[in-house]
Amino acid sequence: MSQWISPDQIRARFAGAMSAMYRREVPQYGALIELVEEVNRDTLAADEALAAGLASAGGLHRLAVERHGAIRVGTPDELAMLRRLFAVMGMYPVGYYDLAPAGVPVHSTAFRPVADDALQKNPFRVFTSLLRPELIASDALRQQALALLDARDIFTPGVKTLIERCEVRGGLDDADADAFVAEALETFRWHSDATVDKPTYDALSAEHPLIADVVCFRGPHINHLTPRTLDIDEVQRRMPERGITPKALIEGPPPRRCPLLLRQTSFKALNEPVRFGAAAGSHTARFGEIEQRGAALTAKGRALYDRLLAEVKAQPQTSDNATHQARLTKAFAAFPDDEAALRRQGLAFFHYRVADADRRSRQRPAEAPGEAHIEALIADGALAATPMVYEDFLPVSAAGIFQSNLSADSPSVDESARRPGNHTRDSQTAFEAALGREVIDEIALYAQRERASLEAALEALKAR
Ligand code: OOG
Ligand code: NI
Repeated sequence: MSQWISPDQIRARFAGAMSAMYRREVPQYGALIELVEEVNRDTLAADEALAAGLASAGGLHRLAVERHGAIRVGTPDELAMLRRLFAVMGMYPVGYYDLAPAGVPVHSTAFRPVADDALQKNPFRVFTSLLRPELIASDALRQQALALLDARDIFTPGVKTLIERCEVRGGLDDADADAFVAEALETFRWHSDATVDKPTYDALSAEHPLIADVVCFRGPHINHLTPRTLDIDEVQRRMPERGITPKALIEGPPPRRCPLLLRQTSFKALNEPVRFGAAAGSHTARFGEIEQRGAALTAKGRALYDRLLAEVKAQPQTSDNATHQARLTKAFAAFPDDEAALRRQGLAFFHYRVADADRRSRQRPAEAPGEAHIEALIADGALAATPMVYEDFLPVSAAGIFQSNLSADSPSVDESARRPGNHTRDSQTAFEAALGREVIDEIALYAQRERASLEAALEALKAR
């Protein structure tokens, strides 16, 4: 037995500690968790097939612990150290999101587990944004922001020692793992005392509220922690009963029989009291969010999703969710809504497993597992295919979430630029240079996991 605690276990401990901390800091988060648990219970009670499917795939445990959070950092060094910190917990940078076209001066990745079994144990992910100071228009303010960032250290000496120890030794023992979790948590804690005076905060905030949020504090406080629901429309409906006011629109695709990608809604952060030296003030940073996850789409499926979403976004804006969802539903009539069609048309990624090994005998073994052979195995009940969960984020939705949580006078979104994937190679290269490695291509990762599951299932059928 290894003396090291597995990265999956460290991640589970950390996610649990983070959730407990955020519950203490933001009572509304606790109320939201209770609401989501209630709706998930009701949804499972009303849908036996869904409950059975989740239970058989081990998804009930995953659902209960599943959260994502978000932070924003200011410098390449901070981002690079975060990469090392997350690696201790088996979390790697997947995907690149450029939010600048949407009027948000950051670009981002998501640190998350990548392997099937790691995702199953605890899929905790952190959407991590890096400020782009070059987008600060005023020279003087940019210099001031850079000086403030340069003067701070968002990591405790203890966490840096433990990260290094983990890298050198190849793991952390039980006591070190607990110490790591406690020390790492310090980076994500809220600080109610700003590092600047009120005029400086106001000047940075006038440039963009996000710049003030990143630059004026001792650390990159976790700004939301999101549980996963099985019925986001129902949670949105019940939020006001709990004294929570959701943002107007649910972001992402419409409700579907076979859920696609990611649907999200958030509630606006409270204005929190902050000390600026001797002066009292406030800051709006932390909010709540819920998400419903559906199938990961192939490049072909994603292109169709982007096109249909763009059709809806091109219509005159509405702040009425029922109208918005009706428009989405109409546009997405062009997107097949049954699993077999999604699979056969190559629109979504699937996970393959042996359903009934005894049925294999009716099939002639194929040299190369061609499409017809796989279809026959599925039709015969030997092989089962289930849609893979989308583990990532959506840039248009993320922009909507950012915008809804900034103060009303923040710079407006340039709708024409709100096209996903509308980023230059150059900005991704700059982000990766700051990060200290390339980000993992999420589409390639899904494709590789799909292929591996199919190969393993065919192998198991052959071996019988
Ligand atoms: C991140 C917003 C993006 C999501 O779920 O799309 C995000 C932030 O506000 O820092 O969390
Ligand atoms: Ni989020």
